[in-house]
Amino acid sequence: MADTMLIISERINGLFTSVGKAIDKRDAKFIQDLALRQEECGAQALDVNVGPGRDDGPAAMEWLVSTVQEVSSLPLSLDTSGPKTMEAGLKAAKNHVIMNSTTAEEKKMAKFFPLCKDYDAEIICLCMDEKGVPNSAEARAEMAMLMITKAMEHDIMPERLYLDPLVLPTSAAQDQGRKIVQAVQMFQTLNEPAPRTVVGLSNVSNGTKQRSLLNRTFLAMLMGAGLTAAICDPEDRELMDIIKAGQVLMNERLYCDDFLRD
Ligand code: THG
Repeated sequence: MADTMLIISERINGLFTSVGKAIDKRDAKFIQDLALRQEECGAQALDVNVGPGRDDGPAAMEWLVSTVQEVSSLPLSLDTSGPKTMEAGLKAAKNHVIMNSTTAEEKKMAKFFPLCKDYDAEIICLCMDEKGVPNSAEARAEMAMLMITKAMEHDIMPERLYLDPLVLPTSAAQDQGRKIVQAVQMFQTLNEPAPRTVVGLSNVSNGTKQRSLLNRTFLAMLMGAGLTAAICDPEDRELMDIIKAGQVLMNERLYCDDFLRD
């Protein structure tokens, strides 16, 4: 059975106050404990993001990647929009790497696809450009197709991409949820075999009081639509159980009475 739904931990991100402080202090133990906990909880890859608004981006990324790699051999998702910070992460990474991410902006693609090629990485293609995030599923699919085509011009096959429709907070853009579900479905028609898809799940619940419930429900909806990877919180036990149950229901995990323990 296909091992679908790559679980990428969102937690090693300077956006979280405690993680941001640990990066500032170069507190290796804090980061390594965090990385090990993600792996114990079932993370299959680790998103690493040094956090917003720092002037030591490349140095912080190099330290973060090296520090995590001392205790974990999971693939890393290098989460930065800065080419210098990205390259610092790529240079430091020993294990398999997902670049997170390029957008459809010409100058972004011109920088990030050659790096992807040079470092033999995979890459997340985020549906946005200088004009922002497209409003409809169709416009997102069109933008995804543009990134697939541009990647191929750089000799990067669609199999190396993850298409990301860009999840927006339901508290601010309630009409977007079903468009994201539709976009995930449409992305799979853009190539043969179907391209892989990823979301930043927790975006959906930003600014709400029911974060975990909204995350869990949206993930189940997206799994039904064929999502193949999620950047999410593996420490949310109920979320992880829903992923397992979803895999059983999609016939991607062998049913047995003990399926939650597998
Ligand atoms: N697509 C891709 N990459 C992404 C995203 C995406 N990376 C970043 C983000 N979105 C996914 N990761 C997170 C990480 C944290 C949170 C949401 C998404 C989050 N953090 C708390 C908050 O902002 O409320 C921090 C709380 C705290 O300070 O402790 O919600 O869409 N490709």
